[in-house]
Parts: sequence; structure tokens; C-alpha cells
Amino acid sequence: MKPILYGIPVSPFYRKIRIQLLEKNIDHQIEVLLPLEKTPELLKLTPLGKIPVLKDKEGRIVNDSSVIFNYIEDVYGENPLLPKNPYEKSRARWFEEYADSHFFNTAVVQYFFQKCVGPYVFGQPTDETIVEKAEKEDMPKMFDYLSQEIEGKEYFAGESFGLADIALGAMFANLQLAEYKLGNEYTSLQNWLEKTLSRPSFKTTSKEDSQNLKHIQSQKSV
Ligand SMILES: N[C@@H](CCC(=O)N[C@@H](CS)C(=O)NCC(=O)O)C(=O)O
Repeated sequence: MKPILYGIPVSPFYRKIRIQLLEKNIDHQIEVLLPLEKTPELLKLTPLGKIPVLKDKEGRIVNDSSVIFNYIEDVYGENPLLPKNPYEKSRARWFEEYADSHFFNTAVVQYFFQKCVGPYVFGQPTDETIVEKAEKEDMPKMFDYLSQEIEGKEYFAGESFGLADIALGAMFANLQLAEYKLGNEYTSLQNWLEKTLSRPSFKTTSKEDSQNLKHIQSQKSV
């Protein structure tokens, strides 16, 4: 049995794992699982009602994208996406934490949700005050920090592409979906982002994201 990844393409946490599986060339299935309505079927797979969920090749459930990521790295040794060096590994995990908590709350919740999820999924108008605060105050601070961290480096942690780049790239992909353009002042971050988003794995998820968003939009306009 192939491992099954459950979730929805526009979720950055789902995208993190989909990209990991693609980068490692792991044969897998994907299944759409919406976390909105907390049905008993959903809660059986995910007690907190959150996606992604992984069903491994033995049919066992693994929850939470960070736990799933580490589990996949432990089970599938080829094409490692975590640095071996303990300090570099801690940096990779730090950038994952930064992406999943701060980046998610700042840019995905305040910008992407306001621009896309609110209007398309819940039929709520964009709250421009929230968007403006994110764009003018919170996001520039975050991009300043990330620019300093990537300056003179190719990847966020260690000598090769891995978890830090995937977790941050997965969040940036939501900004791309909302058609946000990173300012020219963030040159090194912009270079890293272009390289990251042009990897075949990110191109695949970008296609899936756009199809999913178009589908949601078309349902709303009926
Ligand atoms: N820490 C979790 C966060 C997952 C998460 O928040 N997923 C969102 C989708 S982007 C979700 O399922 N939300 C539904 C809810 O919170 O009820 C992980 O890394 O997997």
C-alpha cells in the first residue's frame, strides 16, 4: 500500500509534506480532506480536526506536519531534507517553527485569508485594515529578518535544500496565490524565493493550488 496524504492543496502545512514527498520521489497517493466541518469521520483521522494527515504504508495514522515530516525522514533515508550537523539541523527546525507560527499568523492569516479564503470560501469581504497593517507593519519586519538570514547563503539551513526552505517556501506560496509581490529591496530573499518556487516540486503544488482556488472561485460565482 502506498502512503496517503490527506488535506487540501491551498494549506501551507499540507503543501510542506506534499513537497517533501515529491522531493524524495516517494510514490504516494493524495486525498482531499476538508478540515472545516468537524465530522466524526474527520476526527477519527485527526483528533484536532486539522490537516495534513498521513496514512503510512502500513495503514497507520500520523498527525501534524512537523511530526509527519520527521517521520518521513526517519522512514525514507534517501534524498535527506534535514542537515546532519546538529546545529544546522536545529536551524532547519527553527525556520520551520518560524514559518509555521509567525509567518503563518502574519502573512497567511492576515493577508492570504483576508484576500482569498474570506471572500471565496466564506463569502466575507476583505478587511482592508487587517491587510494594510500586515502589509505595512508586520510583513516588512519579517522580510527584513529573513533577508538578513539568507544574505550570502544559498539555503536557509546547511549546504543543501531542505526543511527550512520547504517550510518557508510553502508559506510564500500562499502569498504568491494572493498575487503578493515581494519588494525589490529584498534582493537576496527574492533570489532565494525565485529559485525555490521554480523547483519541479513547487511547480507541481503551484498548479494544484491554482486549480483548487479556481474551483473554489467558480463555485462561489454560481
Ligand atoms: N500544527 C499543525 C497545523 C495544521 C493546521 O492548522 N492546518 C489548518 C489548515 S491550513 C487546519 O486544518 N485548520 C482547521 C482548523 O484549525 O480547524 C500542522 O503543522 O499540521
